Amino acid sequence: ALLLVACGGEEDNTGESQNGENVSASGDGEVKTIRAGIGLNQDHPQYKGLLKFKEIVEEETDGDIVVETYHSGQLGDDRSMTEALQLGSQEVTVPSTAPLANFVPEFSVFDIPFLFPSEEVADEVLAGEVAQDLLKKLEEKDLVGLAYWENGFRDLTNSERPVETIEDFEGLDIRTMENDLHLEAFKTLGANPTPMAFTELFTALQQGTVDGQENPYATIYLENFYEVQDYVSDTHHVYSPFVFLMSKQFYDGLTEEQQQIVRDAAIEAGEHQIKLNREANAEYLQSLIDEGMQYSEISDEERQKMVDAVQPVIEDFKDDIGPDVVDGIYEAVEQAQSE
Ligand code: KDG
Repeated sequence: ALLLVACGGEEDNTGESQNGENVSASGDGEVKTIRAGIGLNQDHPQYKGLLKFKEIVEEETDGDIVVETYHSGQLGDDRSMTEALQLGSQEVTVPSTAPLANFVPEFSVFDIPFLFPSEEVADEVLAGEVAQDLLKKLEEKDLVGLAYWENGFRDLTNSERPVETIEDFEGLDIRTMENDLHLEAFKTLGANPTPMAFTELFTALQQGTVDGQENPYATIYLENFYEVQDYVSDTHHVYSPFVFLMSKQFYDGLTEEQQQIVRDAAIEAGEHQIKLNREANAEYLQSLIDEGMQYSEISDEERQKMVDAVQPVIEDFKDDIGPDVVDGIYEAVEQAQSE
């Protein structure tokens, strides 16, 4: 039996027939492995998206590309996994755009507070030229941006008090993503922000190292933050896209057919992920209330005060982000809104 297995047959997935001829559907006869890691956990729509990507890629390549999926920061946080992609020691990760701005500063354009008024406008702008050009910029950093996925509108939680007005931010110790624009925006609102990797966040909330954090409802619920946070407000201060990233080293080693397969799969799995994500974000605010969190709505008037307060920060960051990119995104938002 050993001999039979060694000789191949159905178990043989090297893609080579016995005379060495290449018989694989998509490849060059070599089985390639994609290690895909994210910071969120196995219940999050982001992980369901990765599973979809795995299903499509393994099927389309007849197993010539195998996808191993890792959640909950098993392979690291957004920043360290992105660095691993650059080095070629990991193949896929799906960070928020905010930490990605440490690699390509233009991505901070999505950290402009209150930029997108709705998910529909986000869809339109992310499919447009300015946002798609940003994905191409990643190649200079040994990364390939295959698609935008969705994290979603971010909302504030904390363990101190209901937040309904700007004044309520005063002195709150809030964890932010590792992004300078977020940091400055929260300082301007009166909070005391600390940048931190997502992988350290639950413990920091539990131990009271920080009073609060901001993430979409799906994350707040599925990561059990309601166990260590009492108040939630619909600040909706930023819409976070995810970027489906692949190591350029790995991508360049794929056949053209395989490159097309992973590109299409990242987009198709993304559509699935975004659909599940929207359902989750729509559903889980009620779940948070059911779990005992106190919910505060931000009035239009108070939100406008917040919008006005952060304008100088946006002006300060415009040169760092790139004036053309900032203007281009504002134009795209306006265009999308007028349709
Ligand atoms: O898997 C994605 C997470 O690592 C991270 O991007 C989630 O929004 C996030 C955060 O707050 O860090």
